[in-house]
Amino acid sequence: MDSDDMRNYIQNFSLDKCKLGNQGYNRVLLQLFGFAGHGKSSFINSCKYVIDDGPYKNYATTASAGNSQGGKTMKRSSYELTKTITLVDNRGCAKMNKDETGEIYAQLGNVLPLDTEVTWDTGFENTLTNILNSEREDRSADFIVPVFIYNSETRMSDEEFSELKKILVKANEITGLFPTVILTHETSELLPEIKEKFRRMGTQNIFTLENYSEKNMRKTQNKHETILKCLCEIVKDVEFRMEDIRDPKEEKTARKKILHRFIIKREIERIREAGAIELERERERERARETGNCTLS
Ligand SMILES: Nc1nc2c(ncn2[C@@H]2O[C@H](COP(=O)(O)OP(=O)(O)OP(=O)(O)O)[C@@H](O)[C@H]2O)c(=O)[nH]1
Ligand SMILES: [Mg+2]
Repeated sequence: MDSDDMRNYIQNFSLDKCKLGNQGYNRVLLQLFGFAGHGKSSFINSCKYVIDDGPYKNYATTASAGNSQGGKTMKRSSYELTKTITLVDNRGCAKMNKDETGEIYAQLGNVLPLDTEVTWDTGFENTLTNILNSEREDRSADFIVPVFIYNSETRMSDEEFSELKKILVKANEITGLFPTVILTHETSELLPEIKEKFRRMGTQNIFTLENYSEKNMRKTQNKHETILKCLCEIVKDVEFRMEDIRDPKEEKTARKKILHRFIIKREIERIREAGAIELERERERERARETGNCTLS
């Protein structure tokens, strides 16, 4: 397929035209997630640029270069790419630690409202409330595709990669799809090594690309084609998965169950850790009292 064919294929893709019809889905949500400053918002602008095929526009606000750890996107903003496909710019986080993973999963599971601020000030009650509140809105009609964006100039230790793997595996559990990985800054010399690490994690769909930006909006055939190819593969995968009998309502309930289980488990861990710390403190106080008594006698 040349660029025009790919663009037409993406633009004309409709869930209604899938083999078994839309089965109750009315939208494909490309859920972008990843560390702050790795190029999520830039990827949205790049996708809009290649699909609209007009002048470059900054739809999603990007972090200024050199301040890429700033956490520019604070909201879950949605951007319509085609009538069927919507891109979601989820809030990036500085580190994917225990406190933030619950929030990442809630974003991915689509239980947090779209186009509203996301705070990492979460905790058990907040996440639970969000899940319960999401009952009010019927978002089961979204076919969720997780897309992980990673800046290939970023070095990570094996330990950090294995933590990341847990997150990608969980994203697979929540959405039913192993995340597509997009490696930005494709000129990075670390690229081959990083790509291999993602492959070893079990990632099958890996794309490397260079995002367009306000400073770098000159169209190149190669950049355009790479971004179009990446979108085409994602759409083809959705089409393929729509050949199975699916039930969006059941999927939504399953996503919620996973999230419930996750936050309850995390809360139990937190209580245990707090209990262990308190016990240790009590022991120390006991030891101090005993030493005090010995000194006195
Ligand atoms: N050279 C190069 N720069 C990029 C690429 N992708 C993003 N950038 C730059 O990296 C900076 C951060 O990009 P953003 O798109 O704002 O990153 P983000 O993931 O949306 O960041 P948060 O919203 O903070 O989570 C910006 O200055 C972009 O221009 C790329 O592929 N190559
Ligand atoms: Mg952003």
